[in-house]
Amino acid sequence: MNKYNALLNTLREGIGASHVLTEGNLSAYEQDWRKREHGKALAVVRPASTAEVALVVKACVAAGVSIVPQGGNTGMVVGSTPDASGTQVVLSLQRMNQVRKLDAANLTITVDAGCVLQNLQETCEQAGFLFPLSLASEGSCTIGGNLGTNAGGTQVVRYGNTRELCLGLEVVTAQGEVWEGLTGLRKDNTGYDLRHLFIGSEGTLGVITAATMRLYPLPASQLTAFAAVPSLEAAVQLLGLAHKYLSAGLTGFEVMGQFALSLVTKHFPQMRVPFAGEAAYCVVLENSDHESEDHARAQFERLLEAAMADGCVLDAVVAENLAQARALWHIRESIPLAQAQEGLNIKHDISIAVSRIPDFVRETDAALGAAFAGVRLVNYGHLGDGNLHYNVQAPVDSDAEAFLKNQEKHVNAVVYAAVQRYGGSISAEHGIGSLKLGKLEQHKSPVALQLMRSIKTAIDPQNTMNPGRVLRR
Ligand code: FAD
Ligand code: S2G
Ligand code: ZN
Repeated sequence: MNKYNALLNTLREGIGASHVLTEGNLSAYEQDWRKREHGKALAVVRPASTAEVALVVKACVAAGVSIVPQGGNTGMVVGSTPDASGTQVVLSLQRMNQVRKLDAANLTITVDAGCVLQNLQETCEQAGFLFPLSLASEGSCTIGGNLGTNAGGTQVVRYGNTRELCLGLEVVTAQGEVWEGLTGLRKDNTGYDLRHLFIGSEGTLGVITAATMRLYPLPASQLTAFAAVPSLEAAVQLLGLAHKYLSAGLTGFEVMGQFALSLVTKHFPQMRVPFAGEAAYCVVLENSDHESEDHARAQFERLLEAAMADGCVLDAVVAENLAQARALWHIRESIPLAQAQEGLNIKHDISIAVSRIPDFVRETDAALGAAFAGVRLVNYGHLGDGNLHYNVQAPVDSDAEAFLKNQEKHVNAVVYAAVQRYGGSISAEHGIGSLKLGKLEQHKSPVALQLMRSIKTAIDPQNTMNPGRVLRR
């Protein structure tokens, strides 16, 4: 019996044959969300507990078979699906999706890694707390994946990335040992802070099986405004005024280019987009207030009056109720979906100092327009924290697949060279995965790369965990 069949038998005995999937359509686990790659797994295994995860890892290590940890499989950089070899085990955390403990006095919640983000948000809200991580994929992505990618989303401007929200982890190591680090302590200076090694490691150092996350009190009100602005400079100016007038109340600040919004109106015609086609950019911003809705509304009015007097806002609406607020945010969150409907596209998830973003966009728009006739620029994202989704759609009526295949590396070269000149990052929140493999060599110093390789070799010497992601071996 070859080593693979022996491993499958061990896994079936260990976690139950019905949770070791080898037959049928496994595309949901084998194809990435962007439909860029469709791998082939030796098996998709779905352990129900940390002990079962440890059993799976130990069995794979013994068999010399590598593992791809997977949460909701919504990642953007082809990091959670198997390669085409048919020799990797996809370890899905789907069945480990329970809330373990909410500690109100400590303002923490401990959850299984496979807990879906939206379920966690709702559990916290029902208990009177806010878990302030929000992404358009929250209906499917998991806390384990959010930690694996150090996800950002629309509230980073106030609460930071997933990293800042995590106080402790439980991890099954690349040797199948369990590191119990679910302390929930805000202070603990006892050696290296191991949690920060695993956060953002994209499944290449170990399997996160649970996490203790920070909670915040629910604000008295969360008001949303949608503003038309004449330029990206004006959007940056509005951001400065929002910090001044709203201070810690500013919990979301997203910019949307006119073409990005036109894709939403094209693919979701039922959606009413305020100021559609009237301004170069729109901004959706949120004011969370612990006093009262009236206080929040008055603050917004003062801000928007000042912004209109400064000329950086042409027009604006403030949601009257939760339904209207959700509808405005739904416009922003529909942009990646509209892009997917428009066709395969080239994504750049970049971060640059907010002050330099207008010049970067002006210069790079011109460079792309000159080099690639007819390309369409879908520019939108988390301006509040300097993270743009500076995406490129193929020319109208062209073969998007061919464009991607033939032009992506050239388009990337233009954009990433500009990002480098502007002192930015080529991956603000989505990570490296396999899609950007090899890009680190051009954008990280040899010292940084050597340190990363030393960590990977020390923690996963057998390269069991998600090989071919983040670092080339
Ligand atoms: P997966 O895609 O399953 O995995 C992602 C990575 O984490 C892989 O490398 C995987 O190996 C690793 N991983 C997964 N689970 C574990 C675990 N338990 N232990 C160790 N490693 C693990 N991302 C943002 O940051 N901000 C956004 O605003 C945002 N918006 C999005 C909008 C849409 C419509 C979509 C489709 C995606 C968006 N994303 C965004 C990308 C994606 O949702 C995030 O990267 C998310 O954190 C991935 O979570 P997941 O559970 O789907 O992880
Ligand atoms: C978002 C999704 C990815 C993209 O919606 O904020 O992270 O560029 C993005 O479409
Ligand atoms: Zn994003």
